[in-house]
Amino acid sequence: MMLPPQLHKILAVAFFVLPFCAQGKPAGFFPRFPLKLFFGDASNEQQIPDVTPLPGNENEDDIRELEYRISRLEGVLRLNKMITESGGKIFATSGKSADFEATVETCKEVGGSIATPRNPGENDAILYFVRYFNTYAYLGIKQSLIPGRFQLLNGAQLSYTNWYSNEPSSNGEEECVEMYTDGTWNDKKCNKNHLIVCQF
Ligand code: MMA
Ligand code: CA
Repeated sequence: MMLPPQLHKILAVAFFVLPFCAQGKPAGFFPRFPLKLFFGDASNEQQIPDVTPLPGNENEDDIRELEYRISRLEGVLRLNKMITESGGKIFATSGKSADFEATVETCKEVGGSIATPRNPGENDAILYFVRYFNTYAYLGIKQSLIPGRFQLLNGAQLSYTNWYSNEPSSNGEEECVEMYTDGTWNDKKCNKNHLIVCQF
């Protein structure tokens, strides 16, 4: 019996955005994989359930309970505008900034990947955070071996682009891509401090 596929996703999102609203808490307050915290409460101190099938309906009940709690969690995150969504893809930010490499790493560590828009809807979902924090964000797009040509981080070619006029401009010198506050893209050096936006 499998846990609901969106479980790891929403937990990752929740713990990525939680520091966002935890004012006054020291950095690193939140453990990296704090799954247990989520399932333990005052009345029920049990740990995350084992995924090994159990006889009877216990698993189904657990899954229904998890689905219910996930949907409530998603509702709260969406209501508070802590996540945006487009076509089932969830985008989230911690509100912190980092250079390109650190952004890629941070997003991986929390179980996602750096935000990579595949269409105007996804671009807008990322843009929401860029505008809210008034800080450009790096995208999951990098120059290929051909200077001035850009591709996804896995090497696949881009099927959607939203370059600002006359961008990409550098023809080799700027290997990363940033999103401006109007949602257009600029090729840029990778060492700027930009808003961390991840996708899940
Ligand atoms: C900067 C830098 C470039 C961008 C140009 C646009 C001067 O360089 O941000 O990436 O293309 O501005 O004028
Ligand atoms: Ca440029």
